[in-house]
Amino acid sequence: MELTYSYGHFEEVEMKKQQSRNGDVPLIQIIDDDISILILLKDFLEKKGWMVITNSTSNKAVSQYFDLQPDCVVIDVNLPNKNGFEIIEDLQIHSNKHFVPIVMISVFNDRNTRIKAFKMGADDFIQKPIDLEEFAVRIERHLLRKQIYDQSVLLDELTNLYNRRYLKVVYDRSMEEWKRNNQQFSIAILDIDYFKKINDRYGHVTGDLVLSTFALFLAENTRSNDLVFRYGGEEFIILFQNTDYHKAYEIVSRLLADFTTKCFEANGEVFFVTFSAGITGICSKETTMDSAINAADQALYTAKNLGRSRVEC
Ligand code: GH3
Ligand code: MG
Ligand code: MG
Ligand code: MG
Repeated sequence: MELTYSYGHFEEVEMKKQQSRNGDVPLIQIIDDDISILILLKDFLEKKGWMVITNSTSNKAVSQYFDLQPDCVVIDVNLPNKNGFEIIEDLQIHSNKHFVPIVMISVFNDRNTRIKAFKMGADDFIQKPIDLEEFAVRIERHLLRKQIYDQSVLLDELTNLYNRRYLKVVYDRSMEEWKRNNQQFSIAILDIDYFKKINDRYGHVTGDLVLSTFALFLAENTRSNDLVFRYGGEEFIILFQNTDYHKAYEIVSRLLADFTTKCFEANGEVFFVTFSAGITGICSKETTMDSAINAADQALYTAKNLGRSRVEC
């Protein structure tokens, strides 16, 4: 039987799902057949401001793990039906490559159990009876590592801009905003002109330097809610929140005018870098990210054909 803890479990779970999606409150899942422990840990962790979901059997635990995507999961070794190790296996079979710290807890603390836990993929092992303060501090460390991991997979290594993966998240969120508040948004694709020539003439290291300089320039010269992404090699995307394409065109034209005055130096030579850009306003609530990027890409293609160093809608 699943633990129904003081109020309707389903409602509680739905509410938590909502909250954890909207806010950045960490969600911790605890799986243990000892209900007094569940209540104890839940109460203590909730006082830290974290959200906790509990499962007293393995039945629902695995499906809830995938539905709610907790930031940390605490699993008792000894459970009826499936034990903690089998649950870890289930989580990993369906794994979506995301990193979620696993903390095993147990009354047993023999060497073999501990080794097995870590071999199975546990990140921590805590013996019962649990010291609540220590437990919370350990969980806090795991949440911090999880947070750093989550951010790092959304960032491009060379430029430190957001990567393509995060663009999808932001696009979907912007679409939701539009549906709720009628807030239009625009997308610009910026592609450095003749970048291959820069690589060929000055080498890859200089090429990389141009890319990171350009990235920094874009980040510094856009508003904080206009998000900049590295889309591919020398291609960048800016998502302009609450901005129509006329306004986006103005902004990108100013960026182009400013950037082309910057001079680079390599091999004792001075050179300038230009880019071309294509812009599209998202003008239907049905517009998918792919079709929006396609439209911006078409405009970029026109800009390239018309001689580069220009912006087209
Ligand atoms: P166009 O004006 O038509 O855009 O010409 P282009 O030379 O900029 O475009 P093309 O697509 O022919 O070449 C892009 C080059 O960018 C090829 C690729 O080797 C280089 N590139 C992609 N990623 C990186 C990177 O991370 N570092 C460096 N240095 N070069 C990269
Ligand atoms: Mg148990
Ligand atoms: Mg390109
Ligand atoms: Mg290019």
